[in-house]
Amino acid sequence: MAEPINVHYSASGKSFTAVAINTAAKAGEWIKSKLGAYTTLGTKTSPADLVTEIDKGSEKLIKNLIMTHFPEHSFLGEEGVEPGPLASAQALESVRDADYLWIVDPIDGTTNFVHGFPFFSVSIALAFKGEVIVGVVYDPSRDELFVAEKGKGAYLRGKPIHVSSEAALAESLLATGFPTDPVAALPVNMRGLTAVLPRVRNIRNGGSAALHLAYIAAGRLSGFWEINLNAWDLAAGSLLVQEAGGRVTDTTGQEYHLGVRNIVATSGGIHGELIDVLKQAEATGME
Ligand code: 2AM
Ligand code: CA
Repeated sequence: MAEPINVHYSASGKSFTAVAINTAAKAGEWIKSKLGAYTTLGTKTSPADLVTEIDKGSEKLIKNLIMTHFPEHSFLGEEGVEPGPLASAQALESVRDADYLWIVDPIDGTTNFVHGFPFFSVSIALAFKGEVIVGVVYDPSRDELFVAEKGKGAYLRGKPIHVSSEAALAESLLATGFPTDPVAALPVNMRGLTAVLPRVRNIRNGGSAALHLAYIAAGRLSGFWEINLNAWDLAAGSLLVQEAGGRVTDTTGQEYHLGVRNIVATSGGIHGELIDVLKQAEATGME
């Protein structure tokens, strides 16, 4: 894929990707050291939508590190935004056209983190004029750090990673999530689940959208879809999937951009078939 014009991957000799990697690793080690040790459990939009002081501390650590290196860059983090889809969309709009925008989920998979289920991640992306150019997802439980740079491939432990080669849903292992909004989003995803499950090998709900996307990039999952996610859940992982040879769109087939909330990401060969099933089930979104 061609690099966008005038993109720089460093400033004053400091590599954006190196900062993203170091920051994700530091934040990941810190949250892992706090597993089971949170003291304040709050809820956001619903009783299932959780936040702890560790989410907030991780975001503070990440923001401080990034802003120390690149004070002129913009920053969008989950914990700096009021809960709910409207506030999220507005927060994204306010910074979307920034030259350099860091998009951060300090813990993706907070419910897992709270319960000690070791499937959560730190997600850090950098966008240039609205296009993601660096994506890092770090899983501290397995010490796996997934890295992608636009036009330069996706990597795990320094080795290139590639999506899997399934050509049909019938041979595929997919992932989805169960949205925390039980009224609007959950019924839509349940219609999708009912329609997709009989067509595939099986479906997993690991509980971290960013890690699901990293697993597609690594060839461990064939695809993932979910309704009503936020930019910080998806930005880094979407670049990982694309750079590993996969495809990322919304649930209607429009190419991925930062405003996409209803996501379909796959290894490629099953993309159209998955979208067709979701469309037939009227499971593409909340409208
Ligand atoms: P989180 O842990 O950062 O909140 C699981 O299906 C996915 O949904 C996770 O990536 C989780 O991210 C995300 N998620 C949880 N609550 C959400 C909400 N209220 N709106 C959108 N995404 C949410
Ligand atoms: Ca989060």
